[in-house]
Amino acid sequence: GHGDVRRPWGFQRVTDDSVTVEAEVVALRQAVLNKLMYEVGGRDERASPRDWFLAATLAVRDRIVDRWRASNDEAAAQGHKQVCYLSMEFLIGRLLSDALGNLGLTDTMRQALDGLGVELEETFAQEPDAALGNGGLGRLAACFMESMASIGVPAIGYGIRYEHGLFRQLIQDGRQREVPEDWLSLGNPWEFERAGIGYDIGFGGYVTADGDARMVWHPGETVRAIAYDTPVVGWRGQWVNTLRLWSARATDPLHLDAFNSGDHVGAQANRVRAEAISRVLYPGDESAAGQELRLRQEYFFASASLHDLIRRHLRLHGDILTLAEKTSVQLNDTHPAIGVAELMRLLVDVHGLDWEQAWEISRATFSYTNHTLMPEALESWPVPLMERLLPRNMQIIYLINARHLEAARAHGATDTQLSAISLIDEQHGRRVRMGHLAFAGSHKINGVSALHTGLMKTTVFAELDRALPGRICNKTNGITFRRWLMRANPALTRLIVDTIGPRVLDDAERLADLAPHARDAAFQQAFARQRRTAKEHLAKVVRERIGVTLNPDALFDVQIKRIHEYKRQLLNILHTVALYNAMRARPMAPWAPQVKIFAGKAAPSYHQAKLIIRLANDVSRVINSDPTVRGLLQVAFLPNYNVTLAESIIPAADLSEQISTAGLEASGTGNMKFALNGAITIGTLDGANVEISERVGLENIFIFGLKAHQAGPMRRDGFDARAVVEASPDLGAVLDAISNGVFSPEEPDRYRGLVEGLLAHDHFLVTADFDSYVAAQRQVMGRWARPVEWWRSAVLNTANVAWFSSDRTIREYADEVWDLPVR
Ligand code: T68
Repeated sequence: GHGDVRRPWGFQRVTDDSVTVEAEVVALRQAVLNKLMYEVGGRDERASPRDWFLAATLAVRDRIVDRWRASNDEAAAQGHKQVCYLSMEFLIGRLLSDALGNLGLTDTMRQALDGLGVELEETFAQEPDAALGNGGLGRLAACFMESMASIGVPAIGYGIRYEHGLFRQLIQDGRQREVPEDWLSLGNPWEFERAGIGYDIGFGGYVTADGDARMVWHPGETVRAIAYDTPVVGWRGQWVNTLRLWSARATDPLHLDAFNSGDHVGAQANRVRAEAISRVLYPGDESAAGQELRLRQEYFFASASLHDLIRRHLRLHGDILTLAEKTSVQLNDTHPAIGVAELMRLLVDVHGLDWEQAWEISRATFSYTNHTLMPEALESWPVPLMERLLPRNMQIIYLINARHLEAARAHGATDTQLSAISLIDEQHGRRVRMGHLAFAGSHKINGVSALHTGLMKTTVFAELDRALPGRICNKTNGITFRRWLMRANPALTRLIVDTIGPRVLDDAERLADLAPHARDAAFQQAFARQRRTAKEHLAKVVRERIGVTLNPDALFDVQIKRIHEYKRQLLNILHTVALYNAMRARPMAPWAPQVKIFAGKAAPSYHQAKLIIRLANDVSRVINSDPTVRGLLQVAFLPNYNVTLAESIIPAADLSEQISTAGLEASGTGNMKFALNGAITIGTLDGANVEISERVGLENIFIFGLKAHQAGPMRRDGFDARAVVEASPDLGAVLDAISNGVFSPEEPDRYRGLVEGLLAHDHFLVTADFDSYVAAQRQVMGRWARPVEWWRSAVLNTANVAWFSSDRTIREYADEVWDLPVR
């Protein structure tokens, strides 16, 4: 079993931050200097901050590598089952402070660098934020990787080594502009290029049958997948897993004849086409990109990963028939779902298994996580594209479908039911439904919150659940507390440890011991002081980035996430304007100062989301320069939201905005990060907010708005937004102001269409929830006016959200999906 996986390592002691030994400081300092000299090639008297970052990272990496080997050796020797987490996205952020924290070397490194005249925080700041993901889905994968290492689950994360991660967002004249991101331009000290680990991935071509009717695919084109490995070190450095990202390389990079005859560009056309596969992350959040390149990316990394895990399995266990006993493959959404057909191809065509045997192994190996129910975000690919790009895989999908439909028919399914469960959507010009493929090919399918899982069973997967019952289960998301509490908020962490002891660092459930302190005045004050310090720090960041000086005594009301209509940043902006109107109407009333903070990126082609960004910036400009509300209301839109920025915003938040239209946010994970850091949530009963409210108690969260069972029908049937606005004078005034150009005097009609659209078809129920939201905001200010009650609620948020640790989530997966014993 895994009982011994967490035993302390004898060969290298992991120090606690508080007991730094001078000898270790000296040794680490020397290691950094050696790296600077022999790897970076610099001299200490002339080294740049970037050089120091590289040297420090390489020195830390050395301290991970021996544990990494030991983990791999132990997993192999014990014959442990391995989890393969397939994800198109890993939203990693920075790694140096994470690795140091998990190794217990933060203070040692601080002192080591101090002696060289180098500051640790500045060194951290040199690291680019690895943004190989769009949002929650990619960040979840990163949290899971950290948790699997921390609790000693042998795992490998498979993805794509995008040369360019998510675009950098500039705000110019209030509008989003996208510029390419370049995280690798100065080298990546974390990764190991494995030039010897590569697979040729085919595309196109045709299929023949050989003598024994075995099918042979003759690809028209091959691209080589090269592995790049990054170690993922867990808490206290006890276990290290691998993140293996694939980079595309041309198999035939240069046509020498063409080059020698002078066609220098044409000679490399092949290379450019092949390497485009890992060039850039798709910025489309929640919508199928619909491009051939996207499908090439999906197949490229799914196929390379399956080749790799089969090779490992055969090396360690020698028998393809035991694959499912030794390997679990988790599909993070449908992006790697083509892997279901690919594994069948490999098992049947390459390893010669018969179909039934292969299908059983394949289904026992795969499981699938769904992250959205929104129809426009459910991935499907045109059959003709599949046939052209992946002819053998398409044949296999037909074969899977034929058996799948035959079994359902035998159980009495009607034609309507058959067309609902078919892997091929015949309604919209014949498309392969990737969610259906993943469902049919998996033994477990999970949603990411209780509400979301329930809706999966009654909506998109209702008929599949009937045909293939018992596969759907819930795995409510979680977050890693190491990054989102200990790293992001060391001052609060110290207060918690001083109050309830250090065991909480190893056992999040101990956070519950804070509850008795929630009423303690001294503790409340200490908690509030931490918040105040974080707010001052954030105010400094905001001043540097956008030149707005925030009042740290104000309530910080924060909404940070991708910009999307269903997340309803617009609802928050409408409330901001309502507040502005009210303050201007009664400037002498005893208003408590408030700061509204927004950050988030919009997909470049999502025009409505970009218009909402523009509105937030326009509103911010007008309000921040209006002397009547000076000191009372401020609005800040922070450009280029990413993991690193989130780490400095979340500890400074008093109020966490989680206000999606009920039924549409699968889970949310930002909601958990805020609550953990003691922010109070204002939110709808959507996604994991439901479970947060159950744990913190309805007295310590502000819930408002329509419920999912009400919102669903209203969205389907439509409702009269004009009548709602008629009945709400405040809302009417807000919409009139926006529509008439109060916030865009240089172009008064800028938002006329937006407001008219809202009145004509308010798809996300912004108007319908407005009054209820404003009432909840009023309750928030009532609580804020009574600090003893406010801080009690804040503390109880931190105390009651231990369950949202991704360690808990991973244990549930290990137990119920992967059949893997943990501790
Ligand atoms: C998010 N999904 C959910 N998708 O919206 C969120 N989509 O509720 C949930 O907490 C989170 O997943 C983790 O489960 C996404 O983030 C994407 O980013 C995405 C990317 C490409 C294509 C489609």
